[in-house]
Amino acid sequence: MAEAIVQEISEFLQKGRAKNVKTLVTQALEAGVDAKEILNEGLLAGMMIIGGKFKNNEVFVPEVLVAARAMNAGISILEPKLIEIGNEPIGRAVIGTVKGDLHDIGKNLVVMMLKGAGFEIHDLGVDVEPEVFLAKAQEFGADVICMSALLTTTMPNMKDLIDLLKEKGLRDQYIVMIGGAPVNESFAQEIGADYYTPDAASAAETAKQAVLEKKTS
Ligand code: B1M
Repeated sequence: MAEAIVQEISEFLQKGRAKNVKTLVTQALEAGVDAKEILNEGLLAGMMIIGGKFKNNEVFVPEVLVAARAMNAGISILEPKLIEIGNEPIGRAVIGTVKGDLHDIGKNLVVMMLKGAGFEIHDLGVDVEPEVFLAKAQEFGADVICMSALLTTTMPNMKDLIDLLKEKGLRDQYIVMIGGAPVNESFAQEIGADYYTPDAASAAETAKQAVLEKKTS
C-alpha cells in the first residue's frame, strides 16, 4: 500500500499535477505512511527523475517548473509532520539561495529541518546578495548563516559573503554553512565556510551541534 501510493506521488509529480500530489500526500499521511518516506521515495524520487530527463533534453524548463510546483505543493502538506518545534529556539539562522540562483526546493527543505531542530529561521528567499545576508544576519541576531546554490555559476557567490564578513571583521561572529547539489566539502574548505552538508537533515543536525558547541565554548 505505502509503496504504491508513494510511487503514484512520484508519477503525478513528474507530470506536474500539483492538485493530485496534494491529495495523494494527504491520503498517504492519513493511511499512516511515514512523512520521510513520502518525501524521499515519492517527492524527491520524482524530482530526481525529472532532473535526469532535463539533463538529457527529454523535458524542458516548463515541465521542470510545474514539477517543482507540484513538489512544493506536496511539501506544504508534509511540513507540519516534519516539524516539531520546542518552546525556546536553540538558535537563530538566516538562510537563502545565493545571488543569481532561483532554485529553492532544497533550501526550503533545509528551512523545514532547521525549524524541526528548534531554530528560529529567517528565510531570505532566492537570489540573495551577500550584503543582504549580512544585513539580515545582523538585524535578526543570527548565530548561523546558511547559503544554498544549485548552479556551478552561482557557487562562487558563496565566497563573496565570506569575504565580506572578513572585510568587516565579522567572520568569527557567524557559523557559515553551505550546501546544494554542486557544492562539496573541498569547495567549502576552499572558500572558508565552516560546514558543508549534503542534505537537509544533516544540515539541521550540524547546525544544532555547532550552535551548542559555540554557546558552551
Ligand atoms: Co534548474 N538546473 N535551472 N531549474 N534544476 C539544475 C540545478 C541542473 C543540475 C539541471 C541539469 O542540467 N541536470 C542545472 C545546473 C547545471 C549546473 O550548474 N551544473 C540547472 C540549470 C542549468 C537551470 C537553468 C540555467 C536552466 C535554463 O534556464 N536554461 C535555470 C537557472 C535559473 C536560475 O536559477 N537563475 C534553471 C531553472 C530551474 C527551474 C526554475 C525550472 C526549477 C527550479 C524551481 C525551484 O527551485 N523553485 C529547476 C529545477 C527544479 C532543477 C532540478 C531539476 C531539480 C533541483 C531540485 O529542486 N532538486 C535540477 C536538477 C537536479 O538537481 N537533479 C536543476 C531537489 C532538491 C531537494 O535538491 O536543491 O539539491 P537540492 O537540495 C538538496 C541538497 O543539495 C541539500 O539538501 C537537499 C536535500 O535534502 N541542500 C543543502 C540544498 N541546499 C542546501 C544548503 C545547506 C545544506 C544542504 O546548507 C546551508
